[in-house]
Amino acid sequence: MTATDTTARGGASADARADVVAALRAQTIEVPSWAFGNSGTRFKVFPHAGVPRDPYEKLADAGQVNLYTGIAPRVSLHIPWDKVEDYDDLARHAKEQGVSIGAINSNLFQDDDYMLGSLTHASPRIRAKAVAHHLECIEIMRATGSRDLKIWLPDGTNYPGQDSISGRQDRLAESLAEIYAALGADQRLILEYKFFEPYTYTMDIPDWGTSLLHCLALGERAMVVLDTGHHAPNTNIEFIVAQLLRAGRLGAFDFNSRFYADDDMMVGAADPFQLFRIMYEITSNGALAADSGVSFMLDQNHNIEPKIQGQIRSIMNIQEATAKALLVDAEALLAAQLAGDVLGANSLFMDAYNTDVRPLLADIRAAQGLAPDPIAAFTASGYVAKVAAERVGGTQAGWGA
Ligand code: AOS
Ligand code: ZN
Ligand code: ZN
Repeated sequence: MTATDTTARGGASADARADVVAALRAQTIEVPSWAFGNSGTRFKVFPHAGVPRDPYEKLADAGQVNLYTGIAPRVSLHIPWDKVEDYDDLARHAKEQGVSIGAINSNLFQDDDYMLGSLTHASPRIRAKAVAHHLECIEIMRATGSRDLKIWLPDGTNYPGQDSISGRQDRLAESLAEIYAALGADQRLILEYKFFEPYTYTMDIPDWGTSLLHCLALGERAMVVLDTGHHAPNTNIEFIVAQLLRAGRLGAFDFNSRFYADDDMMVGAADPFQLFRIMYEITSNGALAADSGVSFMLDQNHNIEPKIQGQIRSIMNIQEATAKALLVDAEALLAAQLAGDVLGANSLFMDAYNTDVRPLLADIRAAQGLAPDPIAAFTASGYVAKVAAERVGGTQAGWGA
């Protein structure tokens, strides 16, 4: 089968195929600045040659991901890892690299003051310090044109009785309200949840329900971030996606793969079928378009694989899952569902999943003037060898640096 022979929806009309192509061409994915620095595990960080030494070089690498995929026009920053003197200048530099600044991630997990909590801490002084950090992030959002303030709250407790669960929720609600009040009318607060780590007994935002309750209390520009690595094994993540979409509160994804813990592996590496099921909830609920308000972001660390290619691979895997989700024959599926045709409905679903969409995506890239195989084209460009020669000296940026 050639690329152009790939039929959308198993023989459906040319119009249906055009819709699939248009939806795929409109899709965008945001990449994290920290994916380009050295990162690893608590045991070992393997250094890679040519890794960026500062935020400017991270943006240059992100520009390469966009250049070869055509769908990665935004880069999330992390403060303080991406702190610079002049944020207007950083935003200008991003533009020169063909990208813009996406979400600003705050950091509440690397300060000695936060051992017993940050936005939830019993001490008003420490809570005020954590809130002030977010006000600084909001200033950076203004200077860089960023829309989203992303908060992952690492707060929690290690022992029963250590602190009041509900007291901490009250303090968190107050701190978040102060941050939310400082946002501009076109800015959002996006709130991530995680059921474990770094604390072992309670996490203060362990699940989507807790995040959603805080968002509902804050206002309509507070939305939930779903990191695919932040759930207990066997959690039905697509169900959560459907619920958050129903509530109009799915603000963003942090996409990655997990085998065991919060592994932050390449997207779709562990369970491409789960990724397809997630993307089906997105496409079938009309949430793929940019104006749906869902930001598709990556949150990853590449320890042993090359970083730029790792990002490209993740993006391609999301594109494949999205294409398959778009190929589900909605009309036939609805008919089968209404008729109670269990096997028929499931077959339609699996037919789409089992379609080889790589030729279709290669076609779409070719039509945009991109190489059909972005990883091969990037590798052949010689960029990695070039920057490895240039980026000598200094400290290479990494996760936490
Ligand atoms: C932590 O586990 C979360 O996934 C965060 O989203 C992310 O790793 C962090 O924001 C990177 O700074
Ligand atoms: Zn995350
Ligand atoms: Zn995580």
